[in-house]
Amino acid sequence: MLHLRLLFPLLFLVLPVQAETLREAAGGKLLIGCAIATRDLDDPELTNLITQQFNCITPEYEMMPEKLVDDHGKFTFDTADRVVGFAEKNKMPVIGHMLVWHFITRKWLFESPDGKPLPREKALENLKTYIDTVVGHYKGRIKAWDVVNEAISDKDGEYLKDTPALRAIGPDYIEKAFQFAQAADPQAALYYNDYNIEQPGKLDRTLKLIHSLREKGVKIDAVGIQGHWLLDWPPAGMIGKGVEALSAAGVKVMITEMDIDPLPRDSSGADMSQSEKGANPYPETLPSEMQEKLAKRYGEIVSELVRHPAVTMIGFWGTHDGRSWLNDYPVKSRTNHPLLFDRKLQPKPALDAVIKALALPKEGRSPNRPSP
Ligand code: 9MR
Repeated sequence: MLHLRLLFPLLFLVLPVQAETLREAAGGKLLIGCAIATRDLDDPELTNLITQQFNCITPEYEMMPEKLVDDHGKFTFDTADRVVGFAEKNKMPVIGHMLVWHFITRKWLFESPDGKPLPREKALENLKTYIDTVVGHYKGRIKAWDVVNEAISDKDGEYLKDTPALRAIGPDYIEKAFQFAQAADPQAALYYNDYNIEQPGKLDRTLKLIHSLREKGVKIDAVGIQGHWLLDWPPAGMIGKGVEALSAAGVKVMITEMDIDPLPRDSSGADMSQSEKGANPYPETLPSEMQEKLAKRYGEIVSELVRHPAVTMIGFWGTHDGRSWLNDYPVKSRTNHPLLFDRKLQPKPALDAVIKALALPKEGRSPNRPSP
């Protein structure tokens, strides 16, 4: 393409030229994010891909409670600092993922050594100490925090997941976490992050949480729809309706962890307590007919997302297929192909579909670069 631009510059002045990267196609109207880990930073070909295609970074797990603090309350920020340093060097905003998640945490935060819930006041003290230390360490550098991750129950009839924080503090642990985060860095955007919240049932429970927080004057700027979707579920229209409902509740919407699983499995989302036995149909490469199905699905969903001005970021959960968590979930050790680049960092047809969708008109958006 570049040589054509050199040979026929006039031609490219009059013909619409398709953007060549995700961030070019987004045109400053949407952040295009990806999850990365420190091990990615040792691969110059991968770091080039990251800086060319994306303009927002989420540490995949370097900022999880289990990684930042040990069993004795000692904090270590080295690996997280390396990811943040890379992002700052490349002028990419960082999303702090996450402050509270029951799946990856330290027991001492909310439980006594015998596994019983700590007294409420002690648990609140620990939560505040944790948030003060982490958010304080990155004050002014991290623009948005995933304050609480995956607290809403997947079960109809149950509001919140039964977690150590809930058992020790009570349902207001979410509100307290947001209040502690705001006090630690008043400039940072604060959001709630979860999977399947674009779908009826869990969407209603999430709206209940947003309204509850906002009615109490708690600062919640956005909701992160993780976006761990399947080839055939949920429908793009359902995602759009979910975005509209969340936006109407007064928050921005980010797609924080998008991937589309082309392999057979039972349900969408990321319930880490679930595992399945399943086939490993494409151990080498994804066949062309599946590549086309994946591209079509990505194109449909991103075309829908771009229609909603409330969507400020579309983030992908990983950079290339070899780095996807879906190589081990929900079926252990199988070869998956859910992202836009293959294991050799080559673009898949899905990349072109997403670039085309991102380049669609984006009415009703602020002329300013969006913040998370
Ligand atoms: O992709 C992440 C994987 O490498 C980690 O082992 C796992 C547990 O730390 O977390 C994965 O990412 C999760 C994210 O942090 C929250 N939403 C669901 C993601 C997939 O489990």
